[in-house]
Amino acid sequence: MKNFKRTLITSALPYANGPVHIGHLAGVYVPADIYARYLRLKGEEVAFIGGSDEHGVPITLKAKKEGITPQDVVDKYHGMIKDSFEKFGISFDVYSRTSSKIHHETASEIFKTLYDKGAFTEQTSEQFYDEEAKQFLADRYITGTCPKCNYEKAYGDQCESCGSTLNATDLIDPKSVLSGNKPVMKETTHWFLPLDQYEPWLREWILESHKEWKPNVYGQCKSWIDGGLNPRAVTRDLDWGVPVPIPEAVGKVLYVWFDAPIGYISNTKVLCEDQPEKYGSWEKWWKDSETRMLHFIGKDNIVFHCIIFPVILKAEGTYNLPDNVPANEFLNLEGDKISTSRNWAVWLHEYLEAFPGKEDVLKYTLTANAPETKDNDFTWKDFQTRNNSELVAILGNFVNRALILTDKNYNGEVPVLGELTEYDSNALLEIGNLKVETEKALDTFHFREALRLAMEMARLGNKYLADMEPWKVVKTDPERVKTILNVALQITANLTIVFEPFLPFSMNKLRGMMNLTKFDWSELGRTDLIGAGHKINTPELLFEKIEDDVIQAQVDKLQATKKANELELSTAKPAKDNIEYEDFAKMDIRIGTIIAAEKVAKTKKLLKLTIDTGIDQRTVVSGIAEYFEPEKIIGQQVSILVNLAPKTLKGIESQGMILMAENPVGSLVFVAPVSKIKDGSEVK
Ligand code: B3M
Ligand code: ZN
Repeated sequence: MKNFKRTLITSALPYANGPVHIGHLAGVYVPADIYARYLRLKGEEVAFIGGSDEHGVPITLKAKKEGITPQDVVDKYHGMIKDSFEKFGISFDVYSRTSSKIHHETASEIFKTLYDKGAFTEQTSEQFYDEEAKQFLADRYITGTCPKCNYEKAYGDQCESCGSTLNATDLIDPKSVLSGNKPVMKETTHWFLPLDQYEPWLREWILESHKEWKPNVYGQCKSWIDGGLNPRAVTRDLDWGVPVPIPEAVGKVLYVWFDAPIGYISNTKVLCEDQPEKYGSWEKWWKDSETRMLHFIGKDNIVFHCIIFPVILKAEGTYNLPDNVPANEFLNLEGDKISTSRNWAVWLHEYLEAFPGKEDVLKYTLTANAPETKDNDFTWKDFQTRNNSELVAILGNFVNRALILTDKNYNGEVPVLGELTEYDSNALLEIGNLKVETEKALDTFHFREALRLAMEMARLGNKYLADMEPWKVVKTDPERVKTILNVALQITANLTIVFEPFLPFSMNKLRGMMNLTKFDWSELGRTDLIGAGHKINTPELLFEKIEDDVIQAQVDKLQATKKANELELSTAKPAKDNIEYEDFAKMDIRIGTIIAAEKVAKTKKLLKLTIDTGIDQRTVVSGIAEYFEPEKIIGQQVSILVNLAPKTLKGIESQGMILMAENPVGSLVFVAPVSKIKDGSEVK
């Protein structure tokens, strides 16, 4: 590893086209935040850069759908995202945005430098074009029928029903989302980054010199490089983005993946302009060889951060390259891929409403179960267990007992340490060992493991108290209890350090209860962190139990989403075989009115209905009890097949059948006239 004086930490810039969810936190922001907090605690010089990615097609589409401008879209979501991050305590030194003037200037400048150096190639090709809207169409601007599953609303790049990746030209019956017309093919010119020319350099720089990168990152880079790199277009025909700063490209913008990573540079400029005394010049962070740069991202962004952006920086020539890109895999939710469009997510703003004050609990769960080496699953059940069995039962329980015993027995004053038993010494020694291991894990971006080791320290404390039983010893040997509690409080003080990168809100609270200020990381492992006589404050619970009903409510909410999605994606059954009119005419269908309704005893599904058919009043047993309350359907007009042969159900003779419309996932509605008509009217 090279010697460095400071670390620039970047975290992927989320698209400002929707709020952020737990997948974002788990994959990128929690690990980046843990690392930034850890380095700061070690007294290192850090700049932690965040911001919103405000360009790209999804934003323009969202604007169109909502009838507002792309700027309105990004203003709304940038604000929301920033707010969620703040509330979760993601400790960015700056959180800016790519629609800013400084970003447009920075991205333009870099494009221009590369252009002037002849770093791009120019290519003309045919693209889909909407003649009415006079616009080239990005893949997302084209919909049509999926060639694989026949879903009618597939996009030019993907089918949301069967999940296939598509080319716009694969779609059956393609339509422009702008005009609804069939698009035509038209020539357009774009500027390309010739990645193929950088292949030898990339091999050397990544495959030879960065063997230490995480296997998932290294492996993906290797397979891209081995698969052969192709030139990548860095311009687009779109009217939202950074305009391409050359006269031949009027009306075109930079490809969002060209400008977005440059956002890290622009946002560093914002930081250094705002706080020059603290952060110095932006060049120091980007061009000084003693600065090390880390990109925290999700796995879908690897190629952009390990190949494309480095090629841009390399071609420019004066910037540092990343030292490491600790990318994570994906977090799934209750067994399914998180999806914004299907609303299959736990949104941070909704979590904050449902679980106020429990930001750390979510961060804890996401780290304990982080998708570091493979995709992982978030379940509400696991969230509850992590909270109740780990945070409450181990960490909270230990700390609480140590503080309450001190409060009760010594009026909140840390008792003096007497002679140590071997058991005491071993416990204290173990803290030092755990420090070394935790540090090793943090230094190599193994945050799950680091958190597990921190929890080991709490477990150690918990076990220490359980074994020493000070609540019993106090009756026989009060002097000994002083030593036990002193040891327990030293462990507690160490916990405020080791958990600080992971549970910053809770550790702040704990320090408050212990009347302590923040320690440096270097003090972790010390067994004399608090002196005898130090007065602690009145203890409160550090974590509280989460009950089953609270978890069930979240599970139910997801179930409802799932139902709604199935409905949205389900397609109608194909028609049955043809029949003759005579077959249909055999059925005598009338309009009637429900005049009485009651549940059929000992069944779940059946209602006994009395129906005025205009001809007579008759009883019909109908399987609709799961969908309708009997009291609510009295007076409802219905269509009833009156000449169906009677049948006895649960001892009741059913004389006919009422007609119901059933959607593909089984919800029922009455088939009834749209305006009231005399009972007995024929349906034909
Ligand atoms: N906005 C994609 C994403 O959120 C993209 C990241 C940009 S990082 C420079 O996954
Ligand atoms: Zn499909």
